[in-house]
Amino acid sequence: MIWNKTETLSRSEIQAIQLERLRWQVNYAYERVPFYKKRMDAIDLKPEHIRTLKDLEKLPFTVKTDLRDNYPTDLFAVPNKDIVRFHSSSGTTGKPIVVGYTRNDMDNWTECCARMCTAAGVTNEDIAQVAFGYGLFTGGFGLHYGLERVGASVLPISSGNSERQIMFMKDLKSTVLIATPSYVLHLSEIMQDLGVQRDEIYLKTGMFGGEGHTPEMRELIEQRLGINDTQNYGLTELCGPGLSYECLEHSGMHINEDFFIAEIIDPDTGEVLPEGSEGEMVITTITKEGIPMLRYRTKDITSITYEPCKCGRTNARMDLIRGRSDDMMVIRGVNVFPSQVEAVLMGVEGIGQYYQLIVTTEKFMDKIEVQVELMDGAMLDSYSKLEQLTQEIRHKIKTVLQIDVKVTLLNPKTLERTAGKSKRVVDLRSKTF
Ligand code: DLL
Repeated sequence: MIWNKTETLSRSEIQAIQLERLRWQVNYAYERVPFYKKRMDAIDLKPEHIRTLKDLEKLPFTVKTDLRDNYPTDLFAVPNKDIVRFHSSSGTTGKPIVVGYTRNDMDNWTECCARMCTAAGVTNEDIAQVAFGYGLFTGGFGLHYGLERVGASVLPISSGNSERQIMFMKDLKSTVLIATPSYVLHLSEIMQDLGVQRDEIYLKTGMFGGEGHTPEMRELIEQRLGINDTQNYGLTELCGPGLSYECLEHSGMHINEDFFIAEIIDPDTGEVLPEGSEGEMVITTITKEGIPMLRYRTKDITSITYEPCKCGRTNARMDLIRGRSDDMMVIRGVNVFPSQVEAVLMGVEGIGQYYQLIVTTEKFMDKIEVQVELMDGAMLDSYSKLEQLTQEIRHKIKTVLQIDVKVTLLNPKTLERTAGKSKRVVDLRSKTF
């Protein structure tokens, strides 16, 4: 089933819509957001210079730090009274990024998510358990509104409390599960531990996202829960979930091209790459009223094809995310930059500048261990001081990242020193499941 016929337009039809909307969006951003006006004026670029889709390349990139530097709402194109919803996610330092949706933006976001639900096979016959967090994270609310629009019965259980999740799953006979893939695997393990049998649950569809998963993980999820697993992609900066979605063909994620224009660039040179090349994805919003994003660098590495899909949709498809061009990690759906941890550690007395983050997967949940050197090894002799310091660091990191980490204090000069870039992150995840 296809939700909206714009998912099946010919390339020239979609391009015509994109060009008209792009010209509107650039003009709108230029007129209303001083940041964009300044950037464009600096290179003598005026909105009327955008005459073709190719002219998009003339626009400067926007990056995550631009949002942080303009915290909280300086990139907004409307006053707060026209905003009906804020969302937020962590940035590279203590300050998060904040985005805002107007009523029209909310309507468009819901439309994008309804397409995504339909592509996964969800209908008004379904009972959908939303185990994404509700709150500033876009996952819960984004899916919620999309599911409601297709008429599914929504169970807004939010994340966590696994036994309760399983109880409702059995008792309400949920047919769709929405969560991060790592949480789904964790849930499946708990089901095994509790002795829940496959015929006690009614799930048939999984709508997963917020982080990627390997084909091995997908197979395991499908095997354990007997469901059809679909991947969904998005970023807080652009709308959250709904930017792109998999259909049941599992052959890439369909991009909502009447709301977003996608480009693939060489992350080092910024050069736009031809169809099929792997590189960093750059997205331009073309209907946003709250916070327009012109050529936003996602840092996510993928490739794009314009070949129509067997499902009948003709919109561009992006490959599953292959990695990131920066050092951001996605831990249980939360964006974590090593620099955030570093900023916390640097503010703790008695801690040296050498640290390492060890990322593993335990029972399919990502875990971070922060190993950090003490300034003075003598402290290792005092259990109470060590314990106090460990808890202080854990608490501070939790305040910034909203995730619990294990903290291990090391003797001075334990970690390897290198002349070049230091290896701050040891990611053992792919090897641990
Ligand atoms: O994770 C939005 C979202 C929520 C998408 C729920 C889908 C479902 P952020 O918290 O801002 O937004 O994180 C965005 O997460 O740049 C990717 O690196 C990563 N990411 C999100 N979805 C996927 C995916 C939401 N399906 C960052 N595969 C992005 C791989 C993903 N990575």
